[in-house]
Amino acid sequence: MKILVLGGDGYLGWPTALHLSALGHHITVVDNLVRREYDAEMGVDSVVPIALLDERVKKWKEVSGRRIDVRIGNLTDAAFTYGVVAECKPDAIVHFGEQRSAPYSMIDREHAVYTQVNNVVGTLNLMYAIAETNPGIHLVKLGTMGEYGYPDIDIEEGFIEITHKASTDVLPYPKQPGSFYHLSKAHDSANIMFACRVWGLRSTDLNQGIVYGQSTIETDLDPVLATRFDYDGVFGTVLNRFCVQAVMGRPLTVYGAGGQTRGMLHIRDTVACVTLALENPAEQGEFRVFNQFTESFSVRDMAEMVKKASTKPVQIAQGLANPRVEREEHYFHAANTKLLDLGLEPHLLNSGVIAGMLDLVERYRDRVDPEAIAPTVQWRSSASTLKTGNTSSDASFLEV
Ligand code: NAD
Ligand code: USQ
Repeated sequence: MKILVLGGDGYLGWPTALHLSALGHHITVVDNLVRREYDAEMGVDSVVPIALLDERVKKWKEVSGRRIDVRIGNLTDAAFTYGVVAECKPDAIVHFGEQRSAPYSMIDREHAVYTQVNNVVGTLNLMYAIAETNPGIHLVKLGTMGEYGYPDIDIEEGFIEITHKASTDVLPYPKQPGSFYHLSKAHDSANIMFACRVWGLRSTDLNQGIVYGQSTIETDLDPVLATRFDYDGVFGTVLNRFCVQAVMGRPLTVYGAGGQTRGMLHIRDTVACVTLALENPAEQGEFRVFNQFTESFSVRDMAEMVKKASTKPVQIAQGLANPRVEREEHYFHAANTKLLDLGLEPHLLNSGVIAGMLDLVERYRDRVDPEAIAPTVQWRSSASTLKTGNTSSDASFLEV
């Protein structure tokens, strides 16, 4: 297949582009490199050094003999998005190209507006480009488990049968997102579902849980092919952060009571799930939702697992005030059978996997800035006191 990987310079997009290329698909990576600008804005960097996109693609050609094409541009620029779809004539598009940090979206008005404009407008441009160029293109869109929130009933895969006053219907599962970022994903889902119903587009919405790890078969082939690994209070996700904190001898930052329970998956399973969705496309006019996670753990459980896997003594912070507004003890039972039915063979979390992540961080520990570990963004205040590395006027992508 000819596949566009939007956001293909990012944490998950790059390993996915490599894997799909290794399988023999013709890949074009599309990215505006803004993730590297957020690093400069926040004054942080990936623990694992990452090569420039040009260097990555050149190395992949050397290592595999396969070519990955690159188009640099912003999906919110309609002319660019239409141009890339028309020129590349893809069979499928995998859309990772959004601002993906919940804390980043909660810094202040500017960052909330930026996140929602970037994500919702980029996806709208893409939907229009597909509809007007070739409605047969299969759109595989990265959504998030956090769209559902944490209700006291089971979470289904996208839709739920409801009986109300003696009538029954299958309706979109109610959404209770926990940040302006998570809300942007719910808005995207509603827009794409509408386009499938009204224009007959075909799309798979992958409601993904929190990804951990950094190693895939292809990224391990050469250090230049490595993907990023974030640990800072804004972009670092929980398990990756705990591994860095353990290596640096810092208490693991469990926020609040620590009973927040989340769907989790290894980065190798992200790559596998996207591949399965592409190989088994949605029907024309179909909007389907897969819950993309393999296991669920509470934040407290994950801290205990890191403590157990570490060869050094590890302390777990007690009673740390939660910078977010979220349920800290709650019911969580979410369906995730659709990808398993397509043949997903999960990589499960265990001490060996965590030990591998701890070893990785140990190798690059000199790159960790201990000042970047503490959480800096507060959900309760509408203007965070976060001091960023750049002034916002330098960050031209924020001018919204
Ligand atoms: P990332 O920030 O590392 O990658 C996103 C990429 O998209 C970056 O390279 C960025 O430069 C690019 N991008 C952003 N806006 C763009 C625009 N307007 N035009 C062109 N390119 C743009 O994020 P990630 O962790 O790789 O996540 C990828 C996707 O998966 C996101 O949509 C995210 O919401 C979703 N997701 C991630 C996780 C996770 O744990 N990392 C979990 C669930 C869902
Ligand atoms: N948490 C801690 N300590 C920390 C960091 C986080 O206790 O040091 C807690 C948070 O309060 C939250 C949970 O861990 O309850 C998850 O936080 P996170 O930062 O790992 O994940 P989140 O903000 O939800 O976002 C991440 C990705 C996002 C993706 C989402 C999947 O950044 O792109 O959409 O995971 S999900 O959570 O399933 O919606």
